[in-house]
Amino acid sequence: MRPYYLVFCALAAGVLLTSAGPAAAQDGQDGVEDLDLENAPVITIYGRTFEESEPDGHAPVGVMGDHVHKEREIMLSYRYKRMKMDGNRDGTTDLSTDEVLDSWMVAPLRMDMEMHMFGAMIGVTDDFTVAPMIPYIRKEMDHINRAGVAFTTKSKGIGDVRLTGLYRFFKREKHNIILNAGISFPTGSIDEKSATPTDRNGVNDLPYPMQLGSGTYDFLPGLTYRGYAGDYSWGAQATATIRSGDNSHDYRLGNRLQVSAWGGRRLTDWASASLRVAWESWGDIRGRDPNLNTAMVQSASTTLQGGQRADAILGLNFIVPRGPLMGNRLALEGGLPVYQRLEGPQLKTDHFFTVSWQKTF
Ligand SMILES: [Cu+2]
Repeated sequence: MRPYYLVFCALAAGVLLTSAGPAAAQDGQDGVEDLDLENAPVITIYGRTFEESEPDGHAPVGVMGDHVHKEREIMLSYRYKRMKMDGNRDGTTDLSTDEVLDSWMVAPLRMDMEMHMFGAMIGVTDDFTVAPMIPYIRKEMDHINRAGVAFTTKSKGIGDVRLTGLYRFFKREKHNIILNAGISFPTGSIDEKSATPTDRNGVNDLPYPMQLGSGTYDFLPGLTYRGYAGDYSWGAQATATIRSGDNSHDYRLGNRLQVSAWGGRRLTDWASASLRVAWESWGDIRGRDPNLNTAMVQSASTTLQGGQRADAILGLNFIVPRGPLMGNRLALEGGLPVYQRLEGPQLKTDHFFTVSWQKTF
């Protein structure tokens, strides 16, 4: 059930074990001049400045908007995020499928969410960066009804496009603070439909969690702190999603608040590992999609959407430190919930991971 996570852990353990003596490993090897990556946050190679040349120059990959770029620098990124939900829960108590079917015609069993995120970061000044992001989302939810018929609903398409401004208003040798201010545009569909046993032609809208966007303009404020000292880096971020108005289906999703803190250690000049703890809280739905039959399934209810979750997340950042592929970044992060309280019944999160490529030009 968790093959990806096991692979990820094995990889993490491998890197940790093979890279004892992090600082010594980079001295004078490969005939390359000592770049003293540890003590020089800004490095000039062939007349070009690379503030970007360290694996822990970026936060763990699940943290968005953690750094700014130099004026006229452009970073392109691709992130693949996957999240699995499995089983139902009410409050902090797990529910069996039969318990769910006591109250509802249909019980969701599991959900798989996949996101491809294409992003750019454009340095407007040395302290102000703008970051557009386009997601492509695929969702699948497995169900069973009281008659014992199993079925799967699916949706896929572009999600809500985001534009975020990052302003670094505090910068010391070892400390940075960034103000994040973004807007999420209602480009994701809220009209997704799929055939079900009671709707064979797929005429009705799918329940809220299967839609691809919020349908509203959402504001994305945030504050991000990062610190460095030698082989160690750390940081904390708080971000929110604040919805405005009602969408064209007469509802508005709940607001979200996310808080995250992490610590990282550089293992070599091309790899760093991190451990992050994240806490998230999200609210119920205001209004109601008149298309949805709330007696059918929990996910169509507006009052069974909120919850809180805490996750433990392990991460690895890699960068190619020299050669023709210099500056290419690869990063991964995988996490498990350590606590979740859901206004249920609701599907509970089982695990998630993110893999990403990034390159600054
Ligand atoms: Cu960047």
